[in-house]
Amino acid sequence: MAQLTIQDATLKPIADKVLAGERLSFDDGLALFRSPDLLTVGWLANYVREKRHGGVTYYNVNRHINPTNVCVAHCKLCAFGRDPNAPGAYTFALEEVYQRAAQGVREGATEFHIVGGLHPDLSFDHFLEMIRGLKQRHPHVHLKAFTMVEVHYFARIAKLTIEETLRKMKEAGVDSCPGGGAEIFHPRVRKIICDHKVSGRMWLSIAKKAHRIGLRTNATMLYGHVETFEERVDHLVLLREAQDETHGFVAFIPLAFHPDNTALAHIPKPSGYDDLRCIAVSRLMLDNFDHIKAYWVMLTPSIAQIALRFGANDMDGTVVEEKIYHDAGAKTSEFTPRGELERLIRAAGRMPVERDTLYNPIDRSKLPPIIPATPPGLVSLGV
Ligand code: V47
Repeated sequence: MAQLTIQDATLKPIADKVLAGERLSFDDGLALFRSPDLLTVGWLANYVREKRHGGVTYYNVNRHINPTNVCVAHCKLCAFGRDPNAPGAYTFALEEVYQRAAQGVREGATEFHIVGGLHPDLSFDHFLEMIRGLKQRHPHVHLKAFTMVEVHYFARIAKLTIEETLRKMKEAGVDSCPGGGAEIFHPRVRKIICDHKVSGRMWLSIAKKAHRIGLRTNATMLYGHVETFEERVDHLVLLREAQDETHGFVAFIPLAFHPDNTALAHIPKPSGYDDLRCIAVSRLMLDNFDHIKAYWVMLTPSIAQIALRFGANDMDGTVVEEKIYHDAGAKTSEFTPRGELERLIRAAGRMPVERDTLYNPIDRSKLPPIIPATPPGLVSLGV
């Protein structure tokens, strides 16, 4: 193993713990965030990443579908949600959802990632019908649908318990849930960035309930706005404790705040330095999470590629149509083809492995050939 030269002496006892495979404490997490010695923090995260996954880096072929951006929550952090009659508000008819899904399948998608706004007039039954319709049309595609925030809202409007809501989702065909809406669990932060959203405690409780009925979920952390390092570490430790209880989280995705067009537009975007630090500290603190994702849409493909040497072992998917980050000023593409994801991974000295949502490797030779995606707004040239 290569020698580690630690520049920041406060990291020495933490490095000893990491190399001995010991769990890091809250104070260790804080010291990792505070340290200017990003290379040591990254080296340690990469050590853990390679111990778990060697050089393997996962990606998937997926298709994001956001059925509506109409939302009653009005979170300050968000540029996606709209009032029903506001400019740019949309709600897809079920047929439009199915068209996007069918296009996704032609493009080789093995997963639909489905999240949307909290619509004041659409019933829970409407969304269950959408899921049933998708499952019936594409039984082999994994439906990763609805965040804990949506589950909470569905339970409220349908007057069901959280367990009943989750069971109905599962019966209709939901296979797992995405990790959005976690933001930062600490109530001080939630009061500022997403006052009307479920509390952090409730988000965790719903995720654990999902796990207990056999629905795996992802987890996220939105960083780079008003939160302190202590509040980031608190978030990570709460997730780690929940994972100790249920082992139901699949992957963790740190999400960089994008301020444009939000009510927090005065806050500067997190730097590349902070992006890499968040990936690395997450890898080190979340010792019971198998996978740390570098979501290229929000990090940019270049930073996501470097993150593969700072603790991340997954680049997320092809995506194709992305609204949440692009409404908030993301300059990245909405689509990265499978071949380009593989090229980026190889260029970082890693080995690309296409996976399904639950990280089983996919053998493309057993699937129908991919018809290349037409990114939104572009007309296919048929070549
Ligand atoms: O829940 C909203 C965040 C999330 C902004 O589970 C913002 O595999 C930054 O959860 N700036 C949606 N972030 C994205 C998400 C996700 C993405 C990729 C993979 C998975 C997965 C999940 O984006 C929201 C919220 O936390 N968000 N607005 C913003 N202005």
